Amino acid sequence: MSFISFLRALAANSRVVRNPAADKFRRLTLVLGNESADLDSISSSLALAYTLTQTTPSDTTTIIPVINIPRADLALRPDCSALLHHTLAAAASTLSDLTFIDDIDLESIAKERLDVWLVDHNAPCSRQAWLEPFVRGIVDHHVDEAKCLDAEVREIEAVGSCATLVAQRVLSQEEEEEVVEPVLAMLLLAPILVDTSGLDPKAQRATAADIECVQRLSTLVNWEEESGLLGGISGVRELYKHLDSLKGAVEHLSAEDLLRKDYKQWQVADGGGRVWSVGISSVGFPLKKWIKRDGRDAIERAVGQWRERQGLDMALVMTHGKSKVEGVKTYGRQLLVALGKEDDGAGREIVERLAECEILGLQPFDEDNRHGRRGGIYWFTQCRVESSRKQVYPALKYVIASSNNAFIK
Ligand SMILES: [Mn+2]
Repeated sequence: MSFISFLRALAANSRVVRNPAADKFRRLTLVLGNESADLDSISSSLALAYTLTQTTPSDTTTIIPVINIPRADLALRPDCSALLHHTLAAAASTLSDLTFIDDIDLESIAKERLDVWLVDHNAPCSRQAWLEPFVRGIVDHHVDEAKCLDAEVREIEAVGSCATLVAQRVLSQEEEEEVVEPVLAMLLLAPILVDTSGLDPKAQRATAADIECVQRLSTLVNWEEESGLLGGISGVRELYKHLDSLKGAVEHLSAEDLLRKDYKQWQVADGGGRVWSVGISSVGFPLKKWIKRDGRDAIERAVGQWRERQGLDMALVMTHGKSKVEGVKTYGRQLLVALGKEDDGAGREIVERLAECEILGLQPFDEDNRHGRRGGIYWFTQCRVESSRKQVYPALKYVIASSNNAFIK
């Protein structure tokens, strides 16, 4: 089946999953991206679902890529909607043919018919933890959380973009056939560029595998034909710049939209058996600029409200981007940690130990925060700018899991 035919079939397949009772003899395979639903997750779930259709009999199984955010939240991700429009247009399909997590009632799907592939994550997110026994395959580039150990495929490799792993599958699958269709090559190329900062060696994100995939995919894109659809783009550099500027335009978003745009949540048990609910927002807006726009008090209120609304014991906010340091535009990262007012000291100890993690290199953000928190929130500068949530979450998880909470009587 060609990728274009796969896209054309999405509408009919979406109907099957929206009304699973209608066709109760088929198996359903959901290819689920992660709950932050960035470009990597969205592209990878579409392309991986396509590769699975090549090896699965279509008369018995419906394979459906699922975007793991509510449909309305796509509007917060202009880079993703641009690429999706572009991809779907090639098959005269539209966004309504795609399946978002709020289009389906997961729990109503008969469990004996359900198979799940996780892409761009390797453990179901906390709301979907019950899916674990149905996970048959994993393709991901995060630290292995050692879940779903019975899955038949557990391909977890620390490359820059999950789309690289999916692209390797596509490229090897299509080797004997003609060539990878240009629109599929573009779908895979785009997230690899975004995730590796356009292969910039200074960003230390691209691995040899990412670089090789970019080289191969870029020769498969039909730049002349594709350019009209993505704003006159003629090559890899321009494509990266265009997507990066779409992704980076966040100044107009409310504080709450900034916090929910790229968000993940987990449950982590500490050494004393207490389960911590933690969430990490990644915000592509440097803290200095955000403070200048909203002021500290408003940021504190927004983060505090966000923590309460999500029911978190600890809300982390990773801000990042370029701002002026001594007159020079410099890429930097900052970290906010919000604890509940009711924290009994255990949360504070976790933050203090997090502040000692070498991989983060946390320093007080400024004099206001020299002696701990301000307004219920700890403010840090993260000196290790190469550490993203892929490093921050494992560090936090380690600190929580290894704390024994012994001082709680
Ligand atoms: Mn990813």
